[in-house]
Amino acid sequence: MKRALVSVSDKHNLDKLARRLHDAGVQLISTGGSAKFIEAQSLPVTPVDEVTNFPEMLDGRVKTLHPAIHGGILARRGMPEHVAKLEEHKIDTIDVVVVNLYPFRATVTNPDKTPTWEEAVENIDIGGPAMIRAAAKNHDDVLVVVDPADYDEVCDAIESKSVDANLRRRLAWKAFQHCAAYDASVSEWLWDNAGFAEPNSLPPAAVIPVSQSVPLRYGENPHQPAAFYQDDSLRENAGGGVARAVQHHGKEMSYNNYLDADAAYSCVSDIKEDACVIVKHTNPCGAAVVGANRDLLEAYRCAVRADHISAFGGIVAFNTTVDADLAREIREFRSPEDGETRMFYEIVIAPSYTPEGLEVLKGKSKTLRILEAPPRDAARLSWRQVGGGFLAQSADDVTGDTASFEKAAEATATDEQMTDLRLAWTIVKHVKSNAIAVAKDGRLLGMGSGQPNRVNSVRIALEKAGDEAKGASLASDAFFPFSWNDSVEKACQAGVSVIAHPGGSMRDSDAVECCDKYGVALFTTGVRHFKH
Ligand code: 93A
Repeated sequence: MKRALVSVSDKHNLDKLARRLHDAGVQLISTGGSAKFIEAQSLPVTPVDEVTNFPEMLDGRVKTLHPAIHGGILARRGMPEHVAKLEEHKIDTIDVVVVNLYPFRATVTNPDKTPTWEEAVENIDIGGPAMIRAAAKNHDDVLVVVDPADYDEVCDAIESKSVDANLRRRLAWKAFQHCAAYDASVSEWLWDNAGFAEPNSLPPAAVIPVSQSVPLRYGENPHQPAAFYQDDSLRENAGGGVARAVQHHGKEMSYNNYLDADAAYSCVSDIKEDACVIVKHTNPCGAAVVGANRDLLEAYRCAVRADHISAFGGIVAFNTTVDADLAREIREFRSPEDGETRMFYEIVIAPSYTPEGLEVLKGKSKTLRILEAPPRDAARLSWRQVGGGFLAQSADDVTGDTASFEKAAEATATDEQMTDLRLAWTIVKHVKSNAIAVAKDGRLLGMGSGQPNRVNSVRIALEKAGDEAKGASLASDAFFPFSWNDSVEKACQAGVSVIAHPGGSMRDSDAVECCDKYGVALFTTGVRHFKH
């Protein structure tokens, strides 16, 4: 290891690295800013233009793009022809390449300053990736270091003369990963900002820049290895959600925890009023909003009571601050089953906690995961994997508050019933299809989820709601098909006052007729909320 080329935008830990390399007898070559930084540590450094014999030019666009640099990186040390060529052109080898790139992401996502087009473009690094790729390709002879977190390990290996193929190849892998994520950010930014793409259209070749993957203990089941790949795309970053959550307390997050927390937080974030949503196995099984006669504590209790058996071991989500009183209620609340057993939850997730609220909640149990998560970005892409590829779609951003309900039968609904219908509609969107949600007085009474036929979902939701279904509002995620008669009539007979579905079935008129027969109000939204 004779010579190292250092050219970094992120100068974090550069002082330590430069000193250790120097002390190990490695000569440092460097570009403008990095060279200044190293000089300021009173270490000798050779400016890159002394190596290239060519001045940095075009405002720094051409600094290291020169055969004296790339020849020194790419030459194969074991190949006499390569070695002879370097000698012929008086080029010295470069054995270590330490480069990280212009901060493109940080520039275009800077919340304090939106860059001009030119500023963003100037932050597209060309020379850096060229060196990283060259060094990574020639990893047999060159160490490539793109991450300040690797500086110590690399210096240790150089000092102890124990650089091996394993380290070389791992660093090369990381280098290409770094460049791929970088290019993905640039291409995503162009797609979103250049103005050639139709609004809301999806990129034809979608790349998900992943900066890091977090290993998980296991997947859905203990025999499945798993990891959480954090989507680092610009769009996603604007959003937040569970990937950006801060965990204040509790056991480490599991694969299923992420799924369920995401489901719960997405649902509660869609509700306009302050609310509590409880999710089990990705389905909301309890929900209630704050209203005239109900504070947040009572909303939480209502959400548990909606289905306390399912709520046990579930995820409790709020769209508002958890304070000490609420935390105490969550900690102490007894299962309606026996009035004694304290409710147990996997996770509590909310946008914020008061300091006291957080402390109280921590006292519930050692394991309870307490997450503080920024609100989700509704415009994000949603991804699903199928054999051989990925499906992408824009997120379903319609809620009960933004859908319009067209009157389809004779009976009318009261304002309260319409408010309940909106809540049922928002919740049904988050329930696995076939989905039915029944709500009354600002709370969920029952839901039917995931049944391969709608009649069964209706039956389950109504059974759960029991007598309380009288006067309730029912939402169906898709229209009532051939089984309309069973579904709609069952709801009418159970005493439901208002029904909403997207409409659009050949049999819509039969549903209207049935509702008219029972004096039930019927609405169509024209929007479907399948969740497969
Ligand atoms: O403008 S570039 O695309 N052209 C180059 O030739 C070049 N060489 C290094 N960008 C180039 N770099 C980048 O400069 C590196 O990737 C690094 O991020 C940055 C370091 O500049 P400085 O040492 O002046 O702070």
